[in-house]
Amino acid sequence: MKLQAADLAVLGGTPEFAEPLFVGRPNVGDTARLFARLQGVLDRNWLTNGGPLVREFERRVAERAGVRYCVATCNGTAALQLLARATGMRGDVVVPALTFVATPHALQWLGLRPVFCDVDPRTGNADAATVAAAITPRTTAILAVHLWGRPCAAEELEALADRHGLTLVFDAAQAFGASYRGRPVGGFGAAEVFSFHATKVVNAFEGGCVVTDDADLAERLRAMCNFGMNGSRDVLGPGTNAKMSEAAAAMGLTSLEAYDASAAHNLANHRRYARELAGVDGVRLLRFDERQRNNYHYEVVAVDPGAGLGRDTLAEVLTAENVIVQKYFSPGCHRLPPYRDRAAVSLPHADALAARVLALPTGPSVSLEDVRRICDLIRFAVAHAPTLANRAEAYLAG
Ligand code: T4K
Repeated sequence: MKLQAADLAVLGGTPEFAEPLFVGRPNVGDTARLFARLQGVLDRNWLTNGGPLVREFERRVAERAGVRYCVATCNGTAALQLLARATGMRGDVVVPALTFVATPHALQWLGLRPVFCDVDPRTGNADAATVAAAITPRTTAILAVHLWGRPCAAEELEALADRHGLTLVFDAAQAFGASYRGRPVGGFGAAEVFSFHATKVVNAFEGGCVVTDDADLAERLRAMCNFGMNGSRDVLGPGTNAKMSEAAAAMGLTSLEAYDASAAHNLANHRRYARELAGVDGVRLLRFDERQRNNYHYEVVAVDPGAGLGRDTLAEVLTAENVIVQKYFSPGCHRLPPYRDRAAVSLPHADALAARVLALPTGPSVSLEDVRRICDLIRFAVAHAPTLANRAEAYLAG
């Protein structure tokens, strides 16, 4: 227990946690089932190219997302790129500035031009107003994002895209299992993309997919991700290799079976974070809409000026205590190479949030007691903000 500022690990004290706590610890599920599935892969001697586990994974993901088609891929970035090509995106595509850099990179890599829009300061998500402000005659599409797993205003964006005749797709990399106004994430726009990276609520080691209700789009995507070939091995057009392997699907299925338990655990942690941080000045927990389904996988706080210490100082304090936080996503993508030339555009809310947000550990490997101790540390750091600020100034002065 910390009694005085000098007890903080950043000031030379003993770290609160002997072992590090992480954001995004893999949710593996039942390892016995995973090994049995992997043994089956080896017994069948069928390792990739549309094997039975990939097909089963696709069926189960489509079911969860409430859509007819799922095309599994080797990762979420490849899924975004396939989708951009398969929907015929050209020229400028509007993208929120506050997202993981994979979102704009997926477009830029294809020679498209991401045009960044601002976000709602309360949610971090772009909405119809901020997207509309970025639309020009050169815009052909919108790639919206459900940031930190909280669904963006998908129906309003659908109406906006319709009005302007634009393609609308969603980067739902972080939003597997969520719903918006009672509709599962997965069924909005022309299609949505999930990531099944190791750090996601459902993981396939590395993996991703596109989900859609559009049969033609699904067929094009399936061919594109297999060298442009259809099921009869006819080459229909240009393609790449973005297939998911059977080993990845074995993990994906096992992790998917653990999803409900993971989400329930995360919800309990979220409520504990909310309770513990309620009275902490300047540390604002971003809430989920609990009337909807959520995975509660990204626990995000904004460190506002009232805290008396900056986000970076708090991150330093927590990391020294073995609470390995992440500055998701800082700075905004418009300030990263190769997009800096676009930073002249004023995106005040994205800039303000990017400077303040911090993702805290959660997931089944983080207990309610861990959450309480993390919040005690945050409360303690805020209470000792002047000492920590002086230390930061001394450090900066050399
Ligand atoms: N769009 C959005 C909105 C996304 O968030 C992402 C991915 C994508 C698109 C692209 O999808 P993918 O192509 O990745 O499928 C991580 C992930 O690599 C990335 O998948 C994810 N978003 C992003 C938000 O986070 P890093 O570089 O910040 O993660 P990393 O490797 O430092 O790990 C984060 C934490 O997880 C660490 O504290 C350690 C822990 N960890 C990590 C790994 C890999 C583990 O405990 N075990 C592990 O195996 O990017």
